[in-house]
Amino acid sequence: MAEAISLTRHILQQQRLHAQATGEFSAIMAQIALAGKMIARDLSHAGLIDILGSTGEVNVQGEEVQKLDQKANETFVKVFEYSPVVKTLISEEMEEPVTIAHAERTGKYALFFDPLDGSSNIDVNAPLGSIFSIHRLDEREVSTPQAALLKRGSEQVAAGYLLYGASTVLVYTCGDGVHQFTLDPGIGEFLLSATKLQMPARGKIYSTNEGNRQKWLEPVQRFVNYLQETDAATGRPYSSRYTGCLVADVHRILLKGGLYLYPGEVKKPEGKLRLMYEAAPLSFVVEQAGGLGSTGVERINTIQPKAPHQRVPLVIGSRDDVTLLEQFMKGAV
Ligand code: AFP
Repeated sequence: MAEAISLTRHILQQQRLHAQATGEFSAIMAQIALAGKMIARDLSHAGLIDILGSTGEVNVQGEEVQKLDQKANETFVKVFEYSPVVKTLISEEMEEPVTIAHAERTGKYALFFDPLDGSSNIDVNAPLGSIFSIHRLDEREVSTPQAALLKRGSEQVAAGYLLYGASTVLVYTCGDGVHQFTLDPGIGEFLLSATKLQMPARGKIYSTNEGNRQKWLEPVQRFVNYLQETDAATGRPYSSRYTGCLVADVHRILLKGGLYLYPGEVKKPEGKLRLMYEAAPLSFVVEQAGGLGSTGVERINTIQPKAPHQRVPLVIGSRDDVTLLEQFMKGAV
């Protein structure tokens, strides 16, 4: 059995290899791992305590807030409330950014996160995730953190996700490859389970909500029809897999290849998913593994954000598959 390498040890090793990976970054990752363990614990016995169902409230996205959405958000805020390193928290569940009082003068980082992705899966024990994106505030921005909130995905210091499935995994990149850790509940540690992940240039799986087909733009409808045609030479038809949890679908694609698409619609061209704490961090991870994150027209991580909760269409996965969708969108196919 391979030597057990904990997340902490892995990050310390990374620090020695990369001068820019400071001890502060290690502290942030340790807190994210702690939040992940706490959320995994809450999910593991959600059916036994009164934590399922809706709070009856609606979030900034106009979506009904589940009790576990709120608890997961509170968990992230709690593990960072005494952090001297993270100055600003931006969450899908909080309309306004939260400034960490203890980091008022010392904080150099902003943390963007979706505390619980896949909320429709909560009551049916299906996969869920948390997504995080870390931006560094430069001196100028420390005094005006609002300006730092609108940075391009290409400026992320690190990004990744937690997937609460049959096992709990933490996947992250800080620009030097994609690394996966699996939680060993027996010792409460995330142990390295894969490093420098690379995805196939093409896959055989596509992931989308086919129930929205009638609302898609015509090139997207043609593209999915193309994937469903039979052609052995191009490995078609692709198989369809869709869990209702972006993290779970992207994780499958990261390991097996293929693509996930939540495109814009005729009446909602901006799509459903959020740029800063869903599309951008997952695109950073996927591109570090050789894939591509796109709106179908442009790379996700070149977009200049206009607002922290901005939505974008998302097509993400194997480079050749995403590029082919972009060709359909251009009318080249
Ligand atoms: P919820 O967290 O509101 O369930 O949304 C999950 C999500 O953002 C993403 O995880 C899924 O892939 C997608 O939305 C599911 O959306 P549809 O239910 O419209 O297919």
